[in-house]
Amino acid sequence: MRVLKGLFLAALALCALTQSAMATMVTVSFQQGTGGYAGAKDTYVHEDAATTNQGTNPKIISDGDDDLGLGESQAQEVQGLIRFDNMFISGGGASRIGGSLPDGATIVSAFLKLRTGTATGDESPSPQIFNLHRMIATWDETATWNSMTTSGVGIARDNIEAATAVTASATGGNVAVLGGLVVFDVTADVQIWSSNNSLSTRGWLIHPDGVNLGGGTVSGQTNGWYVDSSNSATVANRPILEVTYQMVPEPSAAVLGLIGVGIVGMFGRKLRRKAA
Ligand SMILES: [Ca+2]
Ligand SMILES: [Ca+2]
Repeated sequence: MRVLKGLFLAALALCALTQSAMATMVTVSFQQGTGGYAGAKDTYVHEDAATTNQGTNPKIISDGDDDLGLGESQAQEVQGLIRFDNMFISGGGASRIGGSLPDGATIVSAFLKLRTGTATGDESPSPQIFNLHRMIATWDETATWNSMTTSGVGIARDNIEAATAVTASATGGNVAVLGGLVVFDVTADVQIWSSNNSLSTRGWLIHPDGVNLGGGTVSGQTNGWYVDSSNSATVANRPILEVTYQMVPEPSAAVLGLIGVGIVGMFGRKLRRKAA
């Protein structure tokens, strides 16, 4: 009997191992106008053009100081915003490349890919640094500097409007190259959204490093970074979100059958012992 029990457990373990080895990786990607996807939203808010909306601008800008030629002594900040709606099945599950992304999926990796513009001055050489912060407050492409009022005008990194923690940073490299592709690792944020779909339509703030809301004198971070938005005429240059998740298959009929046989067998033995 002991031998049989051992054999049964070994078979069960083998089935479980085979099952977990069968867990497959699936990669899906989101880019406005590719594969039918139309859920991308992006814009920027400008301290020195505080009521101007940039929802359809072909560029997203992040800049520590852009005084629009007005020569103010205070830094005039520009903040980028980007998000991808309908990522998850329960959020609408819009068309995308590579199949659907289930709510609650285990995110293996997620990368946000932004392309530096190709016009003179779109690039931003080192030591300029640009940081992604996960957005917490809701916003839309109609946003302006003056409309983002959850924590005063502009976008605050106060864990109320945007997360204080930096998700990922970029400097030099392709930030400094016209048309260069800049990749941010956003795995942890997409996992947060996978676990709670209602938060998945917030996206990220693109913030110039070392710049605080409310002015301050003009600092070293004054060279802006211009990236192609989802309104760019060149579809291939639009932002991309690429997500790889792990799909664990349902237990097979064979495994379920073995578990069932095991339970019945053990139960039966207990009953027989009691009867004896
Ligand atoms: Ca836009
Ligand atoms: Ca605000």
